[in-house]
Amino acid sequence: MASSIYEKLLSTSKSKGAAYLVLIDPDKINGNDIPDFVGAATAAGVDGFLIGSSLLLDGTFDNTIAAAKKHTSAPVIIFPGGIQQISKEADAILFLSLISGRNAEHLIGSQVLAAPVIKRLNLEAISTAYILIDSGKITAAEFMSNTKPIPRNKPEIAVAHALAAEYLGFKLIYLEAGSGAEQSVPEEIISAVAKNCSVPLIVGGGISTPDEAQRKVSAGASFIVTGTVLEKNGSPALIKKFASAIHSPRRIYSQ
Ligand code: 1GP
Repeated sequence: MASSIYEKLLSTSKSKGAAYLVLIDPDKINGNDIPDFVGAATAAGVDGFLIGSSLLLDGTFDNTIAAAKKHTSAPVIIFPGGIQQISKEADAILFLSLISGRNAEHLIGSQVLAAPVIKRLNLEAISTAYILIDSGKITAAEFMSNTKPIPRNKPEIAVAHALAAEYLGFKLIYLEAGSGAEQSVPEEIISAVAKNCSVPLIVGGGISTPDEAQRKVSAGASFIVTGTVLEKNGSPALIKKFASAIHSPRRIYSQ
């Protein structure tokens, strides 16, 4: 299948310097607020929406995605916390493998269960190597996946995983500190991975200010994800600041 959403993401990131993705966790936003939030975020410069949750207690996943799709021209992509998070309403799904872990369920088990469903729904699957980086405390992603994150002071271990992901053919690498992380992925890790590896990088988890987002882009991120910060304050003014910081970076990793 043509990776049209993937290509759209890459071309947006390339033309703007980097792209801004906003995570919507259906457990953390009232479904009635989705249309206004998504509409305003799109107008403020968001390039795409990720939808997913580590638990998904909310039973209206399809409706959440459909409501988001109705109010944005940007891609709406599933960022699944489990195999129940698949919906025909989405434009694509990040087909994640948690390669920093050694838990077979999250490396290949869930993927085998999900693949036939994704095929039946004709969803675009974007293969994504998911790499957890230690954030100073146990995050939901770490606890739920029963895996150890990569130590934040060991960029060489992150690079080795990223290279393995590249050689295995993954299309994206997601460097994740975990939703609501106390400390985001260190720039040292992002720049080491970007220097050694040509797969586009998504960076997320604990990014709380536009400056912090800009530093991640300058270090080599092609995509920045924020979730928690906008759950606290989803004002268009703040979203605009994030978008403009992400879209006008000063790349330092290649200097
Ligand atoms: C989590 O990377 C995303 O998977 C976003 O994290 O909620 O901390 O912004 P935050």
